[in-house]
Amino acid sequence: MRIDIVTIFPEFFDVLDISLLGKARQTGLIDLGVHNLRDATTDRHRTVDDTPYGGGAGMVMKPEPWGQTLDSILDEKKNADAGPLVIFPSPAGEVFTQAMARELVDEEHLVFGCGRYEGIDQRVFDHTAIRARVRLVSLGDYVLNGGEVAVMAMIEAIGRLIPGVVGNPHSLVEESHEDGLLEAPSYTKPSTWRGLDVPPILLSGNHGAIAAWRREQQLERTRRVRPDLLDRAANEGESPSARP
Ligand code: 6GU
Repeated sequence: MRIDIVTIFPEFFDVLDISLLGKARQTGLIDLGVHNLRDATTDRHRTVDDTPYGGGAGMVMKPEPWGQTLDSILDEKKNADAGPLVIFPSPAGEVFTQAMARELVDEEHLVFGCGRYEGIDQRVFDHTAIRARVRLVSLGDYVLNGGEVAVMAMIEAIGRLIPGVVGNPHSLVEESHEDGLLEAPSYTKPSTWRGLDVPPILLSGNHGAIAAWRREQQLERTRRVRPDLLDRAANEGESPSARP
């Protein structure tokens, strides 16, 4: 998968050199390009923002550096339905979920445009949508200073779903959200630690009983902490526990 990131803080993404995603880059599973938006400015101060038309607080990112940087990443090809998907992280976007990560891992080429300040001139979105598919995506209902942290989270969630990035693919299916429920608690040795015992069922060797116990733990936890996940599944006309 090819990933391009446009940002005024390219150093932010240095951490993608390490851990599983760093290894995925070394082995060629992920091909990453980080582009400094300021490289597309022409003035002495490398200005990327200006005051908003119509007044108001804060600064808005100017369209020209965005246009020039995206020109260098996006093909001339007119067919906007093929080619890269451009994602702008934004608290005004659709909410990022595991289901969206699973959808995005099938893309060949993702482009992330990190906004700062009060946002990006609307014409950048409108013009990009002429030549590519565009989605605004939010991490959740809170405000970050810019898109960089959000893009890091999305790349980690998507990247680990690329076949070969996570060593044991079975570890992917037993996680929170993969079956619409929160995951069951995990234990390892010793069986007693500081007076706390591992649930005896896990030592029983009865795999059917263990699977049933884990499912019950998942349901109880989800009901207690995230009842909205059960409501959502019900509204979609399926039981989360019945999903493959
Ligand atoms: Cl994607 N961007 C910003 N700036 N704030 C956010 C967000 C994104 N998601 C949640 N808050």
